[in-house]
This record gives sequence, structure tokens and C-alpha cells, in this order.
Amino acid sequence: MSATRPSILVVNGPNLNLLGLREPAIYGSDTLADAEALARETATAAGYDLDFFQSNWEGAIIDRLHAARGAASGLIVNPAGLTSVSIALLDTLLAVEIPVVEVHVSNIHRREQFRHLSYVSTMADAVIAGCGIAGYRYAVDFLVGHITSRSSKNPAR
Ligand code: DHK
Repeated sequence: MSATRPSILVVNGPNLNLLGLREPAIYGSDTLADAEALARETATAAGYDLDFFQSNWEGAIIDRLHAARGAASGLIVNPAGLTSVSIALLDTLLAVEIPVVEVHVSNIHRREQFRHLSYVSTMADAVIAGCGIAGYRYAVDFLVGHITSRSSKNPAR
């Protein structure tokens, strides 16, 4: 019997498929594929599998998160334009009961006021903003430590 490795799911919201092309002065020139490679490399080195997902559709994001319930050990979510508006996304993250790190490529707190409100931040275990795509690597590092310390405190989970 082969042991399955724990996995981290990375979910990216609307317009992040255009990372590297859209507003480079704000988001930089790294692409979402670059972010995926960085996250995957970090996860693999720590003994984790990594699934990477992006959609411009809120319902597709919610469906993907539902599928992670009971399957993924950790979530990294860049909610993008859903950050300040989606109670449905907040409810989904609460429902799936998996540790969450919220990532923003840009520093949303140095930008327009309307970007400062995040429903996801009200439940996230950690929030990373303004580190560019390195934020995805930092999020994997945090989750690996967080999952390990949770399971040593709570071996049944
Ligand atoms: C990405 C977006 O698309 C914006 O809607 C957010 C976030 C910021 C980011 O920095 O990754 O306001």
C-alpha cells in the first residue's frame, strides 16, 4: 500500500490568469505559471502535493473548494476581485474547515480604500500581501508549519 502525500490546494480568483500582462506597475511581470512553479517547488520540497487552480467564475471556485473538503490539508486563496464582495466565498471557506492562507500579490492596504476590506481575512489563519509571487512560497511555508503543529497537538485530525 503506498502512502498518499498530504496536499495543498491553491485557488486564484478573477483576472489572475492575466498576471504578468495586467497592470505590471502594480502586479509585476511574473505570471501565474511562475507563481505555480514557485508554490509547487516549495510544497514538493516539504513532501506535499500541490493543486493549482484559477477561475474567473465564482461558482467554479466554490465548487473546487467543496471538492477539497476532507481531501486537502491546506488552502492558499488569492480571492482577487472577490475579496471585498463575496460572502459566498467566505461561507465556503468556513464550510470546508481547512486551514487558509490569504495571498495578495499587491499590497491591498496601500491601494484604494475599497480593496482594504476582506471577508476572507475574517477567517484566514494568515494573510500575505505585497510580496509579489513570493507570497505563494511564503504561504506554502506557513501552511506546512501550521499543519504540522496542528497534527502534533491533535493527532486524530
Ligand atoms: C488581485 C486582484 O485582482 C485585485 O482585485 C485585488 C489582488 C488584489 C492581488 O494583489 O493579488 O484587489
